[in-house]
Amino acid sequence: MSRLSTLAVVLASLAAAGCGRANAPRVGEVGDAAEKVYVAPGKYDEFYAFMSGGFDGQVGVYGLPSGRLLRHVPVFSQNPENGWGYSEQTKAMLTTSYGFVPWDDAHHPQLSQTAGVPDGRWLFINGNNTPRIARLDLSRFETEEILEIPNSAGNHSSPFVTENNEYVVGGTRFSIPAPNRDVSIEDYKTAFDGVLTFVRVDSATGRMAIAFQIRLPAFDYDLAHAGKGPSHGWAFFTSYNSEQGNSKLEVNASQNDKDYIAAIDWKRAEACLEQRKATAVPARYAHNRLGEDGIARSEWGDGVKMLTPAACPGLAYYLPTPKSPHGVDVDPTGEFIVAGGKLAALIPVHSFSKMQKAIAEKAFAAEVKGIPVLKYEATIAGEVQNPGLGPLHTEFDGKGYAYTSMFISSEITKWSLKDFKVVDRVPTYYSIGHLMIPGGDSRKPFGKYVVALNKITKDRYLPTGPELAHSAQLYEITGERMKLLLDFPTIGEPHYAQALPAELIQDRQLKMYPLMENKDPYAAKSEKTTRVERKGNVVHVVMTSVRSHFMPDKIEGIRVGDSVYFHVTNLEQDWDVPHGFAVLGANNAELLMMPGQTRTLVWVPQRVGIFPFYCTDFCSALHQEMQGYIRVSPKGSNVPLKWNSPSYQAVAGAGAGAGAPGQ
Ligand code: RUQ
Ligand code: CUA
Repeated sequence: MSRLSTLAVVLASLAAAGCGRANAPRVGEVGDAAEKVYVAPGKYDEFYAFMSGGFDGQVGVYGLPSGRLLRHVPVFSQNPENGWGYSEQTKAMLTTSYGFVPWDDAHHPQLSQTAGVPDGRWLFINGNNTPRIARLDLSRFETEEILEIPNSAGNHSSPFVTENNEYVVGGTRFSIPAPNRDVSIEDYKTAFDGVLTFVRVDSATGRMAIAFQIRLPAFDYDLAHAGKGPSHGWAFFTSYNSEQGNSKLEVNASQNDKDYIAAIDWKRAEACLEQRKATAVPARYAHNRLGEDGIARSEWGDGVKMLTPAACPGLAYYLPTPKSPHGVDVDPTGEFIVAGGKLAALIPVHSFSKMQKAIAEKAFAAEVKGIPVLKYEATIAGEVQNPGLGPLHTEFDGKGYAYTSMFISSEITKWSLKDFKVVDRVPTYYSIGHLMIPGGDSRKPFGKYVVALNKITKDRYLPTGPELAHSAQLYEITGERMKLLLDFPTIGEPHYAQALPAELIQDRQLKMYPLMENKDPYAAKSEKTTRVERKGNVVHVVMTSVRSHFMPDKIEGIRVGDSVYFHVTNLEQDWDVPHGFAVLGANNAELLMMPGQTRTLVWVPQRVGIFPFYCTDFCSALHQEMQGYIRVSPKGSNVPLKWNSPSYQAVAGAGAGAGAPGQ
């Protein structure tokens, strides 16, 4: 069969897998499913699951086993619900060298690790489209830092962590010239680069910094995972398009029987850096961080240290891997490197110890731009035969089994790491992408469940027009056979997910920001310090919110075209009492202020009139009373600036004001 017709068969079977297959639930196996996923009212779930939102750019936090959505944490996309990326304090989080980029495509959440096990401190996630890596603080469920990745386009093979977060990695899916410049696309093979990035993580603060980059041949670097145990010190990146096609990749990048896994010895990289083998490449990139005052600021990087395999022998090796590999996953012992092959009908498993031996013995089949290509037979530990079609990703249960998602045949295949024999297969509904076992890519998986993250749901839920819910499915994996327990829809398109036992983070949650430690320059820590100040056509309204009023709640003397900054401090010092703030006609979003926090909204009134503002978060029995008015007068008007304060009364006359501030 020609390659094209093989492809056609594969794609036809994909269509067949979509709907109407005869995969009835296993009789007798689902009877107790309800009991197993039922989390009684008032009870907590056992696991937190962090799912990427895919093209919604955010992170969804779910409880397992219930599948209940607990939070939607904004990361790369503006979120009007709480003003993320709209408020003055958070706008800078979305700064890039391309300007303000209020959206991204987030694929892979990665929990920080200590000794190769999720530790519950941070969650990293990649932005694909405008290459970035974000770090969330799991004591606040808030994005604290976003680092742009230069010399990259499509930061897909990211942000996989090493055993102690020495590094989070990135790899460019789309090769581009590095540094980027005006060249012909026809010069792909000579002018384009496939750049990998290693980002240092400060172990105390989590703060990220680009340590170095590696210039590799222009392939598409798709996924990654770091080594562990004996393979700690290495990172593995899959690549496809070793054909180096620059158009019609569907066909042109499916020619070679094998593409590569790039095995990177990052300790060797560190040695080469020390020996000054890296070259300085100019690169402008943004590094955004929420400061201690809760305000995001951008710093600018102006260059990177670039290593090349030719200048640093031993840095990189290629492991030939069948059929456009996608996922690459390292088992808990660190010995096995499992690849997915989107168009493959087997699962190749490389051995780390064999790879070491092959390197020592120079069992090279070829060399690509100074990178030795190891012989397939020299590194392969085995192939899992007949696992289904289209293996993508593998997770592990820590009990000697691997679970691989099969996109084309729409199933999860469980196989043994002892003999690479398939022991169980279970259908997914439908077209599974990633799958996730709590801690399933770590040294000590927590096990218990595998979650399928599915691309297509067709007949699984009530239909909702042309766009249907994406979906997760929860399977129990404590017995010999996998049992489907639950379907639950998800926000966005969950690509990857990670989960950990709730007890690792639930008791470390911040309940409020201490008001007295609020360092925002426009914080008002009591109603006495509230004020309205004009500087030219900029007006600062320094205000407070507390159940159930704003201070001030009436303001006059604002003019059309003014830039009005509402700095609203939430005076509450009580858990779970945010206040909201919204103004009629604001071309912006609302603000949501957590207890003790200040948030700032800019409003430029375009017309005269009376503009109400109000609290959006139902905070008390008198929430509906939590409102105020602003009078907007024409440009150049001489209506004096006044608000409810003694000055307001002096100007407006007795009886017109609300009286002196209450505190
Ligand atoms: S992936 S297409 Cu993680 Cu399989 Cu993004
Ligand atoms: Cu404050 Cu509603």
